[in-house]
Amino acid sequence: MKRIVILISGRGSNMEAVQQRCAEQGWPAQVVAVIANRPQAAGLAWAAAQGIATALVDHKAHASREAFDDALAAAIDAHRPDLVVLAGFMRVLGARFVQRYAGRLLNIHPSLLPAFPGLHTHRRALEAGCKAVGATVHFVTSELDHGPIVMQSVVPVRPGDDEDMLAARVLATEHVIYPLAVRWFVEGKLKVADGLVTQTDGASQVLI
Ligand code: NHR
Ligand code: GAR
Repeated sequence: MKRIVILISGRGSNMEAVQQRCAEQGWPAQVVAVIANRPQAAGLAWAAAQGIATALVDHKAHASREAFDDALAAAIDAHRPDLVVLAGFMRVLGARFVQRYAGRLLNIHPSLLPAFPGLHTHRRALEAGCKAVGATVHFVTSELDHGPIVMQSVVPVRPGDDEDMLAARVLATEHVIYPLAVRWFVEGKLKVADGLVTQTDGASQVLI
């Protein structure tokens, strides 16, 4: 059984989607802990109600980014993970942290990378006049939102869309592609070579 630790900062709907698909579909994996960096993260209560171990590593309680990263790594390592999943996790992680989990750290980012790394992606896509947007599951590297791409989803931008409408349309697809990407990882079906990710069964890595 592969051991999954999920990191959240807020609502945790992607965490719920991963945990639910894992349980329903009988993956060779288990979500062993959910860890948040914000005390108000609503997803912590949901995880605890499922009987999943939870922890809080508050970034405000640490003097530097490195001290926070080290405390977070200690909390993660207590659960001996095979995979660490960032699900709406909102703190940039340092090179040493990323190196420690190299090849077993996934993120979902709400844009079609390499467009719009960083924050406020939907607003920026609207301002740029994009006609399609989406989400990207990628391996995390020390360069923010630039790691090898596992899967993407694409949705249309419709006339009259605002930031919230776009975010909701993209989020619905995140709940499909993130569980699928995590499933592939725990089943050993992802191969990374030269920064490119292939699915070894030849399954489609895009949801349109
Ligand atoms: N860390 C590394 N090294 N590489 C990545 O690709 C990462 C990462 C940490 C988080 C998620 C990410 C996203 O999908 C992620 C990817 C937070 C920020 C940010 O600027 C940017 C990107 C992402 C998450 N955070 C502010 C900071 O100062 C704080 C913002 C807040 O607390 O609301 O860390 O987009
Ligand atoms: C998701 O849309 C996720 O892609 C995005 O935040 C939302 C979290 O929702 N992530 C980022 O913006 C990372 N910077 P959730 O907490 O309900 O999963």
